Amino acid sequence: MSIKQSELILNPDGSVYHLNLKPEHIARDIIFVGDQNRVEKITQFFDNIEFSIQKREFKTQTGTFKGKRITVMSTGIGPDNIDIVLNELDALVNIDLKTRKPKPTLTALNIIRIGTSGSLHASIPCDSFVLSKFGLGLDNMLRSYLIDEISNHEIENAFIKHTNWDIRKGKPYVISCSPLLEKRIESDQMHKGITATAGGFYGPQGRILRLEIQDSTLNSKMDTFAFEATKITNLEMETAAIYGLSALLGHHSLSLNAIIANRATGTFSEDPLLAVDALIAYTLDKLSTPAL
Ligand code: R1P
Repeated sequence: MSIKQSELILNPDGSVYHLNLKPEHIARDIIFVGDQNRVEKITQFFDNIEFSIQKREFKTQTGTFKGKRITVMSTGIGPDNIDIVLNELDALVNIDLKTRKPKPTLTALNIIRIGTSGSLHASIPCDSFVLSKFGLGLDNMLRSYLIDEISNHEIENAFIKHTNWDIRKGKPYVISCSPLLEKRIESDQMHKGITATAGGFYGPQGRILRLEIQDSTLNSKMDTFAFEATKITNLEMETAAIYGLSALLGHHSLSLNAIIANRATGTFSEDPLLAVDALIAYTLDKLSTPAL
């Protein structure tokens, strides 16, 4: 059965609906950033750029870095955008866009997020880096899929109990990073732990401006949570969704974040752009050594 036009929407030129990309436009190794202006901060170091396009917040550039073909793409903000980006990227490699049928042999992409995030611990200061061993989804997007076999029920249940989580907000889910990519990118420069992914920036991350929130103590409870010594290091808006859809679709993913805010001490980086630049340099350096 071929996938209907209303389900897999293609533009008149044959590219996928939101990303505006055709299969030949993307590399197997892909870097995600949230901010479209961060794409060129990475590709400025490339040997060449062979392709560049932008539709809405989704800006994509593909080129080579030290001989390695890499695509850099902005996802915009939030798990809802990740649903679009992962499904359309997967369609580019694993669905024959002419017959609209899944390919018999599947291709696995390597996806690395270079993001910004807020730390939950005074000991993980502004301008440091976090590698997410797990994504803890507080956002519900992934619950539209069948995730029981890929999610970590032990950590989920421990978190629900520890925080006295109100299940009316949906059930948190926990997904692991790709051990393959972790091994490749890790170093003792990285803090490691669980990254909580929220479906919003203010209330969903415990920020109170003028509205009361359902649980104003959630961040401090997250701060004291640990599962077998693994703590919740930071809070942002994409990692768990990337890990979940990658695991379901058969791709490898890893999320790295530059810490630009410390929610425990109430401080903000004096130069967040510099912190992101340092994480970009770190990641490109790791990627330029063979084996990915
Ligand atoms: C919020 O300001 C945005 O910044 C963080 C959050 O995850 C969210 O997307 O990441 P990026 O800087 O990668 O977008």
